[in-house]
Amino acid sequence: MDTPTLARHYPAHLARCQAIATEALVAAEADHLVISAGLEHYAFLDDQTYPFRANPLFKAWLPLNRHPGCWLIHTPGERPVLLYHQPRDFWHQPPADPAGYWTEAFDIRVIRDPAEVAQHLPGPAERSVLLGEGVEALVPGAQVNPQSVLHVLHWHRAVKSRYELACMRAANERAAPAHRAAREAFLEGAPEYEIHLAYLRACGHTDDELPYHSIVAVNEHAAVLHYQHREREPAPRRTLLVDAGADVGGYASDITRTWTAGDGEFADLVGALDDLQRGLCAEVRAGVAFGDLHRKAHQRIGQLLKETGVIRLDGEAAAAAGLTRYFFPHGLGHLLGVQVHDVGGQQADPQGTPAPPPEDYPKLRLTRRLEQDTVVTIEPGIYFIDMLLEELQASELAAEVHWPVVERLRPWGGIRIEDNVRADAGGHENLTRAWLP
Ligand SMILES: [Mn+2]
Repeated sequence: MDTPTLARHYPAHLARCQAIATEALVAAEADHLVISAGLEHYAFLDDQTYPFRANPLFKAWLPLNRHPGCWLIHTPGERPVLLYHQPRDFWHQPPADPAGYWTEAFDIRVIRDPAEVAQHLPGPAERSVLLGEGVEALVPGAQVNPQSVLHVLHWHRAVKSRYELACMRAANERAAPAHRAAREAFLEGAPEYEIHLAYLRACGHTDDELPYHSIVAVNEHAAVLHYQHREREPAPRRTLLVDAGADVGGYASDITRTWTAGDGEFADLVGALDDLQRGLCAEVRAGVAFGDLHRKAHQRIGQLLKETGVIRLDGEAAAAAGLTRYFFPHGLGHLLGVQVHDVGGQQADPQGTPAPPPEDYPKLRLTRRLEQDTVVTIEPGIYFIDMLLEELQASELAAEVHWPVVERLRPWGGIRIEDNVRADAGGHENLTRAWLP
């Protein structure tokens, strides 16, 4: 990670967080915003906690995502307060003293228990907004997670500061060698479990530090959109689909590559979808309605399926008839940031007016028009999913499909190619291809 770059851009990022927080307080008619870093969760009847996931509203401010029990307090016009949780706990390693480029911007106060937040409120609880999970009892009388505040914060998350963009470029840089290592392990005959370990080793993450549960899918498993297992037994090598990212400063990359062992019809289809995906990335720019790009993706995937001999209809007709949805059942992409599926994609404005997905594409997570420095994923796919193919076979569209071709391609599972792309007024920046061509 290029720390001087992050240090240089951090003050402007923090100023933007403060401006947005002030706008949110106006919406809630309150004076203080109090954001929990998150609390540990214990498993039922157990003394073991679940892996900690920081409150995204907290880690959007500063790079602390392994710090349960901390708090941020924002009061317009004042230096932000960080309540830094350092429990006196000899059973665990308490967090080290705060250090780094961000520390000088905060009034940092050490607390031993998250409940101490009540003693640090700058004003009456009734004038405070609390953001977090399971925090109601800690500040009685405060507004907790009011929608008016969440709408404002979620809306602005789509547009990234220079600091955030630096984190996201670095998160792509970190994941790229891991994708290459996964491919090498696959080509050497490793099973999914070993491929996953190769990925972790190459990016230096533990499982818990990944921004999301990696998808490591060999052969038919590539047809399971969110395949969650790791097969221990080696399989004959056909396809590897890896959907996995890395974390820098709490920001995620979200990258998918599909590799094949050897040439042939399916490898050609992978290459053609890769070209198609690059074409879609090239159309990302400020002002584009993401829903329009999603529709284009369906038409082009339809045309590719026709050229491959899978279907009889032309691209536009296949998309209009709903035929492409059987092969590409998810959205073209989503917002990306401190959460891998970042929030606010179906909002029309900071007030929270809903912008629901179109009726024919209910899975589309992002319906907004892209702005300068919005970061999205572009992830078209083509899959041979047993359940959907059964439905297709029973539908009136069955006659538009060349079933012998489907049967031939089915053992390869599916393809997804996913990059992280920034919208710009004059074009786009591909954060992923810079490191992983
Ligand atoms: Mn994605």
